[in-house]
Amino acid sequence: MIHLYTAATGNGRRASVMLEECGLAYQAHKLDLAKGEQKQPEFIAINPAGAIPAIVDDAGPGGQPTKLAQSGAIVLYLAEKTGKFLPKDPAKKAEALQWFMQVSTDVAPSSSTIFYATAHAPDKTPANQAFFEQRFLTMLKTCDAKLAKTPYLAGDEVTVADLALIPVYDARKALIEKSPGLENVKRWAAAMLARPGVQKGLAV
Ligand SMILES: N[C@@H](CCC(=O)N[C@@H](CS)C(=O)NCC(=O)O)C(=O)O
Repeated sequence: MIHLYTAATGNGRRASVMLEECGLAYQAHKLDLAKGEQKQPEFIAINPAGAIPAIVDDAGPGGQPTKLAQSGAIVLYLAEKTGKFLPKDPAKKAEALQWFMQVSTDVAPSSSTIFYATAHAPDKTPANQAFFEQRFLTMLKTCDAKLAKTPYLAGDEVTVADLALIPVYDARKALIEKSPGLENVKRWAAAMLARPGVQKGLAV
């Protein structure tokens, strides 16, 4: 059994979407971030960074229990565990990893900055918020240009890159839908959101 420690956020849903798409049995443990449950000693013992998502895989490598945090690391771990969503062909695998990193280290963090600019930053001026929204949309345009050429980010098949991006899309749907362009991202999202595993993972 895999235990998923999560909350209703883009990073949390990246892990639950991957678990669902891989067809793995798991138990979701929801943490109340507003109450600081992610900073309690029981959870710090699982992820010293005190942030969701994290998993404990009772049947990890060597049959040993394995703790893992960071949504990107969880996605890659599950891809390797199941042999799904990471191509075996080295060139295709490299392309999938490039787009996985594009999404995980560029697009997703720029989405997070919108949250900080609107919820936590001392300066919540509309100009500041618009700056971070624009920055996110610019990052997404790189994905849009790639999706103009291939159905999915790394080619003809769904890979870890697509599964890492769909929770970000879902969280920023309203902004993306009212923004001109991004037609390829919107077409891609419709296909991704039609997948039962994505739907179940986003509902966690
Ligand atoms: N890079 C990490 C980010 C994890 C993260 O920031 N988690 C947020 C929720 S999306 C969290 O737990 N925030 C509460 C806190 O840091 O106290 C990942 O991808 O997993």
